[in-house]
Amino acid sequence: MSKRLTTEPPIHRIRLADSTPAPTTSRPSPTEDSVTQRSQYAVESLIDYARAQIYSVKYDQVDRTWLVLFSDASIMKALMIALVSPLALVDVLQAELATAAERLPGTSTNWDLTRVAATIGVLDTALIMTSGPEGRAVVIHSLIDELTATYNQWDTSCELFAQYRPLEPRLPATVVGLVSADRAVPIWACPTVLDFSDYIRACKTPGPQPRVITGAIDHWPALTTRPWSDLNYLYRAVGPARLVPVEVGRDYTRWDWTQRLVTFAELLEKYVLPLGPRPPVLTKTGSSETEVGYLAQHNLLAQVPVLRNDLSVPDYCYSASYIGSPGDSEDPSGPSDPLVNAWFGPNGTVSPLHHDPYHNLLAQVVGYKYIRLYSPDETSNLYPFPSGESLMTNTSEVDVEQPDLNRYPRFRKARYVECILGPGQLLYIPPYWWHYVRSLTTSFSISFWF
Ligand SMILES: O=C(O)CCC(=O)C(=O)O
Repeated sequence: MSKRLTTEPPIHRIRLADSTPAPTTSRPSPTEDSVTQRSQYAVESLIDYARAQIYSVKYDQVDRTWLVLFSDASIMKALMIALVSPLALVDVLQAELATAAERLPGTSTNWDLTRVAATIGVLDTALIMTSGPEGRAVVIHSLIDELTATYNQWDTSCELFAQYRPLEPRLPATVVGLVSADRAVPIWACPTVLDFSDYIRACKTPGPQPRVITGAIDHWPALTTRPWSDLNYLYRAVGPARLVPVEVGRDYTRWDWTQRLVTFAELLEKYVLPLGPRPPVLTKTGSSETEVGYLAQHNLLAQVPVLRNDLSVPDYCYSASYIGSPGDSEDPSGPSDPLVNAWFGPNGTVSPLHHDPYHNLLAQVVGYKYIRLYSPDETSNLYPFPSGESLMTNTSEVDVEQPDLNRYPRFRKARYVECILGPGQLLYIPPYWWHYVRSLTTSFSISFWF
């Protein structure tokens, strides 16, 4: 699957409607008023309808029509919020403004800022839900670029972030002995693409094994000149008002796990900043614990293309055989681009033991992660969720670091390898290898599925 973003110039320039609420005497006539209002409700109904259709089936089975409808109606809604006189906005669009106002950093009540943030929010939601099908991404990105430039002119919260020094995540002392020498994933110093390609294609049985690759991505600007450990840089590059999805809860197998859209500023302030306040949540047992938020498995680089300049797709990603690759293509024009996902969160995020059908290169950009891997041959000892009951047949029921061995006795027998992945390292995970991941510090990783 290939998602290329064009660099065409913006096709729209947004001029906000006069933001001073008009005196009641200059309200539109009743007829105009109701036409404007009816169109706002109509657009909202289209979005609701498309969303219901999208959620009614698994994501890979969604009819593109609904994605296109969701995008188009969202673009219309965004323009209405930006352009319609404030007094003529109906309740559902007013609600969008109220939500945006709550999300604004600090205590700002700037009406223009709220309106721009709400408009960006509607467009980001469309990007996250649909990826902007059939050319809609270009339109949405152009609008967001315009709005973000305006937002940044007015927003003064950048100063808040300027005071934060770059993160220098250090491995806590508690990790000493976490990885035993006989189980450590072998390290491979900067193999050539040819060597790597031979390795992952050649051996059919038992198949390629996990490897930590060093020396291959140290030159990325994300690790050097535009370091992603500098939250101030990230804050400016992404933009505080951009909406991103966050997973909240211990991990996605838990009953209280949920997903939310938050602004990037909120993500940093609430979840990532080590100094930031963390709201307590109640656990199942009623005790209070720190809420962990994880921007996980999200194609942030498609949503915020400027971040692509800070890294490059490792050439290794083009060396897999076609079979089982994301595009699954026999296309003579060559292999498809990898699926790229961002994983950004504080210390303590967990991805439960699961497998994916792709070759994976997990690139560690900021901080450290503990990763444990089990071969597909161990599947019967890992208790995958049963098919039929859930969509999680690629996920183990076992809590890897605190297994209930009475319930899952064969788990004791399962052999594994493990590593601590640090900045500048790549972990190669072969297809269908089970992997469990826990961040040991604030962490930013990028995965490439190919
Ligand atoms: O880093 C993580 O939390 C999980 C990464 C992962 O599961 C993957 O890249 O497939």
